[in-house]
This record gives sequence, C-alpha cells and structure tokens, in this order.
Amino acid sequence: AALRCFCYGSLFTSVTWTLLLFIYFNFNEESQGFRHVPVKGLEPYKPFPRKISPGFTRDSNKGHGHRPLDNQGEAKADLSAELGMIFNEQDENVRDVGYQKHAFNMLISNRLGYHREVPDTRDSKCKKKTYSAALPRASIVICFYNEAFSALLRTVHSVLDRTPPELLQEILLVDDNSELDDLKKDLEIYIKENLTKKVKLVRNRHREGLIRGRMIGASHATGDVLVFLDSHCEVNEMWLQPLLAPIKENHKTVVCPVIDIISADTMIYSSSPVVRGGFNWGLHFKWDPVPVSDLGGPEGFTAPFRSPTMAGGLFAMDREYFNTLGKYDGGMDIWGGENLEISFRIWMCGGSLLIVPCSRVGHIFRKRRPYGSPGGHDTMAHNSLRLAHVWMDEYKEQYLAVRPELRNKDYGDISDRLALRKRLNCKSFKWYLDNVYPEMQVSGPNAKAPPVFVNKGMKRPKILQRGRLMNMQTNRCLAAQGHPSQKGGLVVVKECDFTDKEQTWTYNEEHELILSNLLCLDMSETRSSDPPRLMKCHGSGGSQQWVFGKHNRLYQVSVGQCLKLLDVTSHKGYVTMAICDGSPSQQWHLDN
Ligand code: LR7
Ligand code: MN
Repeated sequence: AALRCFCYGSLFTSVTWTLLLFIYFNFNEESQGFRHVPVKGLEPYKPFPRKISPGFTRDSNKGHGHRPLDNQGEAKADLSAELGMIFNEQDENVRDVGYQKHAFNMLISNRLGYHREVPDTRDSKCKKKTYSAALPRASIVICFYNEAFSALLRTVHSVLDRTPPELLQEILLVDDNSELDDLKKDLEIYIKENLTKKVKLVRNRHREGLIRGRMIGASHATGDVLVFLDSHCEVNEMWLQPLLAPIKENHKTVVCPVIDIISADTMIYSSSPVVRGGFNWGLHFKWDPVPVSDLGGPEGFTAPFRSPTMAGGLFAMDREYFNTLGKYDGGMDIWGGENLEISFRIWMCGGSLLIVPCSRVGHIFRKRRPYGSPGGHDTMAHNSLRLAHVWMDEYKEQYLAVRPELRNKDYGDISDRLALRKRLNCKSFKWYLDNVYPEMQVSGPNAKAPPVFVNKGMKRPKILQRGRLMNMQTNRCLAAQGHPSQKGGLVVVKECDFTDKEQTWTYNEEHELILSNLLCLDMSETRSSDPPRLMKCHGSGGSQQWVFGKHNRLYQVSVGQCLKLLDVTSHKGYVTMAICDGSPSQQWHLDN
C-alpha cells in the first residue's frame, strides 16, 4: 500500500501545494505556458517542401508523379487527415509495415518529408531572451537502430535547419548495426549527395545498444559539448542556444530541453507541460510537477530549473565532463536504466541537472518499443540492478522490495563503476534523496519518519463537482468493475444508472476523483502502463491528481497522459492511459 505514496512527500507545506495546484490548474498543456499568455493550440500541418519526400505520390494511381505535398500555398487545416490517406495498396502496405517495424505511422512520416515547420511551443518570454554569441560548439550524437528513414532524416535536417552553423561542430550518426535495407547504401548515398560534411556516419559492427552506442558516438566527437538526441526527434526554433548557455557558465551543469510530443499516429507536434523528472522504486522514470520553490526567480517561468532525473534521450553535456564523470556504464545493454544512472551520478558527484524551458525538442512517443534485445533479455532489469548496486547504497532494498525476483539475479562485474564512484568522491544516495529528491517516499527499514500527508488531520478538501463521469463517445459511465470499496479494483465504462450511488464521483480542489465517497482514482507509480484503479486517498497529489482540460480531456498529472476508453465496441469497457490526442474516446464529462 505504501507504494502509492512515493510521489510527493511531506515536505511541501499546504501553502506550497495550493500554489502548485493553482499553477497546474492554470496550465494548459497545449498552450505556450500560462493562461494569460495567448493560447496557441494545435497547428495544422505545414509541410516545408524544400525537398520532395521520397516515394510520395499523391494521386499516384492517376499518374501525376512525384510532387511536393503543399506546393500550392497555404497549408490546409485537414492536411493531417489527408497525409494519412490511403490511395492504394502500396500506401496501405507502407502504413502497416511502418506500424509493425516502428510503432508509428510511417506513411505520414514519409509524406511529411525531411523538412517541416513545427509550432513554436516556447513561452513568449523565451523569444525576448538573448544569448552570447560566443557559445561552445556542439557535437550532436544520434544513435539509431532500425529507424524509419524519413524519421531519421527529419531529425538530422531539423538540426541543420534550426542550428546556427557556427555552433554546430558535427552531427554523428551511430548506426547500431541496423538490418533495414535503406539504412545501408541508400543512407550513405543520401548523406554524400545531400548533406554537408558535418554529418558523419559511424557503423557499429555488432548491436551494442543505445548506451554503448552513445559512448561510441561521443568518442568520435570533437565539439565542446555533446548533445544526445533520439533518432525520431525534431528540434524547435532556437533550441540549442538556451542549452549551451548554462553549460558555458558552469561546465558541470547538464541540461535537458522540454520534450514536446510528436504523435505516433498523426505526427502532429504539440507542446508538453513544463514538468521535471523523477522515478519510483521500480526504477521507472516518471514526470513530476515542478515545486513552486524551484520555478521562477528573476527570469520567471523561463529560467532553467533543477530536475532529480532526466528522461534519457535528449540532453546536452560538456564533452570533457561527460568523460571525467565516467561516460556511461558500459556493462549496460540495449535499453533502459542509463538515464537514472547518469542522473544519480551527476547529482551525487558534484554536478547538477537542469531542464531548460526555453529549449524545445519534439520526440515521437510510441505506444510500444518496436524492437527487442538479442536473446530477448530484460535489459532494463539488468541495467537497473547494476545501477542499484553501484549508486543506491542501502536504498537498493527499496528496488528489491518491488522486484524480489531480481534479488539473486546476476548483474555482471561492477567493480569499475564502484571504483569510479570512489575516485570521484561521490556523495551518498541518502544525500541525493534528502537534497535533490526530498519528495520521494521511503518505506520499511530505510524510512526516516512516518510520512505526514498534507490533508491528514486538516480540513477536508472542498468538493468542486459531483456526478456521473460519462465517456462522451459512448455516453456510458465510469464505475468500479467490482465493488467500489475494493482497494486495487479496476474501473470500467458501464451503462449509466442515474439512481446508482456507486456511480457517483466527487471531484475536489485537490483534484482527486473519489468514487462513491470511498476510494480515489489512482495511477500506479511503479507500473505506469497499468490501468488506473481505485485506491485509498492519500491526499498528496501526483498519482491521484486529475485535471479536466481542453477537448474534455481528463489529464493525469503524474503520468502526463489522458484517460481513454480502450475499445468502444467491447462490452468490457476497459480504460487505459494514453497520450492526449483529443479523440472522442478520450472525452469525459462529469455532470451533476
Ligand atoms: O539497441 C538499440 N540501439 C539503438 O541505437 C536500441 C535503441 N537504439 C536507439 C534508438 O533507435 C533511439 O534513437 O536509441 C534511441 C533511444 O531508443 P528508443 O527511442 O527506443 O527509447 P525511448 O524513447 O523509448 O526511451 C527513453 O528511455 C531510454 C532508456 O534507455 C533512452 O534513454 C531513450 O533515449 C529515452 N528517450 C527519451 O528520453 C525521449 C523522451 C521519452 C520520455 C519520457
Ligand atoms: Mn525515443
């Protein structure tokens, strides 16, 4: 039961919380910031047809041949729908194979081509900022394995299109022994014929995984600063300068941009809320709200703020510092865990990790990882074990309590990493928790004082609304699958029954959704892919904090996603959390 409470602890006063909730309430995930700033919503596609996308033949069945998508002027509002349109079997094939191989809509990705404009999602105050002309030069490292050609090239071109050449030392593409044909000769030809000499391709002879892959990329780099990007990103306007400036000031500062969302289904680029990185004791990364005390300063909400962890894929770091701080753990394989490892290491060994709200980079968020690891190993578990044993001291017990089956699992030799920790004279994990992530709840033998929750013994939160929670696509109502008093029970969509008290939800000023005056709608902190369920109200926000927003969405603060009805036609009525896309299955209405 204690697992639920790990997100926000006792250190916030209720005053802080009121402020925090005020900010959240006023925050619109798709705006440029706060409500008083003119809201800029989703923008229609504006393909940027400087180059013709490969293979795109609209009306190809009518024999019009290749032509840029939007060479006749204004982008049409319905262009996104048009971009996904299937005209023939070949289109269908591109779409289906794309989903299988990449878990996103490759048909749209291909048709977008390699250049497009994206909405400028920065807060308007960012646009007034100026940066020194004498910034360090960046080497961009992009590691890829079986990436969709168009997504990879759009990543590269977005960097070339939106980075001042004097700040760009090089772009290092590290092919992690991909199998896809077009990533072989075709890619080399494309680079040779279309790109500047600054773009270099390194081929791994064996599949190394993204962790060793990035180290290989970094070893070829010659710039002052390393910037890592995933191979399906698009950088936004003025993305690099705000990242380089804090590093120039202090070479031990590591920085992340705000990661905007590129929808895997529509490729629509939209703004992300400003949040910071945390983790749970399952050693999964998660997003947390930014404590008010960390936001602001003289620059207001555009100043870089501290983040306990990074998501992993997108960050900038002084190259020398990357090397002296111990690069990555080369014993980690394929995917997972390296982001927490480097985050802990940065903080514990004398550096700091900041998120820079004025730097924005989009990333395609897929619903599943489209590739496995050779041998099918759970590399996330292997890598997490290594980091727990090297960095977490007695707190590794918290992880092993969540994953008891891993206690006796082999994790290889960690002596080099332990020696590194000693050599760098790094602080304890307890220091990290106390000073960098005090919100983290600790239970069992490592617990300090029993957690005191903000609402316990204080006045009950005011009720804002009461009624049925109706899914607007089906006009059916959210209710407990079993009995509403059953802790851990799932919620499903059922026929509405207006006389049934067990379908009554209350929504209060703490943003809790309470069913039948009993339990709170809750998201698991340890397994964020699990569906929401009913849990004892803990009054500390996060996993039980829900916000009604634009397009009738029901947004979950700690997972950063929206509640969605899974299968409209099924009578089972299961719900899940999904990336917010405004679709009817994600529209909810709480009526009186
Ligand atoms: O074997 C591999 N070899 C590779 O070169 C596996 C992957 N890769 C490449 C891959 O092509 C991609 O460019 O490595 C990059 C990252 O892999 P993804 O895109 O499959 O990872 P992800 O976006 O699902 O996962 C996030 O967590 C990872 C943990 O290991 C990495 O740190 C990813 O970089 C990271 N991505 C982000 O932080 C983007 C924002 C996501 C969020 C929140
Ligand atoms: Mn990724």
